[in-house]
Amino acid sequence: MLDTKQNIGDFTAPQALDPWKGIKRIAREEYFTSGHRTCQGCESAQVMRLLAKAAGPRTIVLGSTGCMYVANTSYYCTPWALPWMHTQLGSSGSAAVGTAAGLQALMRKGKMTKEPINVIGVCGDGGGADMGLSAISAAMLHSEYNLLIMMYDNESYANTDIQTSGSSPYGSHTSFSPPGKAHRIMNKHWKKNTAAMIAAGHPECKYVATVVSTNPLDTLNAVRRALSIGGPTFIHSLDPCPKGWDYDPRYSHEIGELAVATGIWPLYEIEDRKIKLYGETKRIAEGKLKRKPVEDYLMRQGRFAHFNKDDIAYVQAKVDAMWQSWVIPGVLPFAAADGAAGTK
Ligand SMILES: Cc1ncc(C[n+]2csc(CCOP(=O)(O)OP(=O)(O)O)c2C)c(N)n1
Ligand code: SF4
Ligand SMILES: [Mg+2]
Repeated sequence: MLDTKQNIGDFTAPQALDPWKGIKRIAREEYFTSGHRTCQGCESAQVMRLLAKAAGPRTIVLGSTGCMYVANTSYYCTPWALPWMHTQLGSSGSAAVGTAAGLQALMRKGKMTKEPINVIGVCGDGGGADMGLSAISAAMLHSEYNLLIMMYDNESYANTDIQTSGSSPYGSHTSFSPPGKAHRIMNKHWKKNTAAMIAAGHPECKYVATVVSTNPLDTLNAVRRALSIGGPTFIHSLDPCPKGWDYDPRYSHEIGELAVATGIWPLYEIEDRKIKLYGETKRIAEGKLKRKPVEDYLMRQGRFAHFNKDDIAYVQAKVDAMWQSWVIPGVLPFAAADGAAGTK
């Protein structure tokens, strides 16, 4: 049962987008079509395609600067068959709130037909997890607006030639972190845990999900759920990027699968403060599937080609800790301190 809040103040009811049960039910219409200039094998482009398909025609997309702006709007061409607007690199959150508020005002004044219109702010990891985090955080406070922030994470500032972002994984070779003789590992930080941070810190946020387009049906249904539930919502997709991750474009799908199978990228949904692991992540957590070694994922990508055995062991140990000592495996990075009040 959806919480539509139809009659509360200015709140406009969200669209009721039922989940597609099985691939035969997926709509055939495409709203992110040909005419873009993303690299071959670009999973972020695939995420845009799934996002637009799941949302359908009564949708407005606000896209912050990055590959999914530049490569999708070059030379007066665009693959978007939906109203789309560019917004500044750090402002997907404010653009989404402003658009949702504007639509409400126009409908309230009778200048537009009252109808549910999906509002989606799209940002990359640089634009979302780093530069636009404060605007997204503010957007997540506004329970009176229906909006989705879709953060596509190719783990770098890709459009400006693969600079390190807060989402770049430990040790990855980027143009800001080239391995050298003096320092083999230049990027020493562990990837920012953005989805869990948004979920834990924003009580008004109704829905948070992590997705990978290797699972297209789950990704489509996460978007449909986010847009149906009402209020501010957030989806974080991990997007293999052949250029930045340095592998042959034909392997994007396999790399996405390995991110989940190794436990590096846990798949989960948090709806109204309840978490549900899904897909292979759920099977791993239930002990029905063994996690693959992280080496299987790392060594498929040129950005980790400089890793030695110790580096691989370090990443494996960190991922093991995510699964073995976090309060929720792969999601909440806390372990109970001995004797801490209220902990086991
Ligand atoms: C305020 C500001 N600083 C820097 C830039 C230059 N710039 C344009 S796109 C981009 C990379 C954005 O990275 P991300 O959000 O991860 O998207 P991606 O390019 O990876 O798709 C940068 C740094 C800009 N447009 N605006
Ligand atoms: S650099 Fe990466 S994210 Fe950007 S268009 Fe190419 S594959 Fe896609
Ligand atoms: Mg990026």
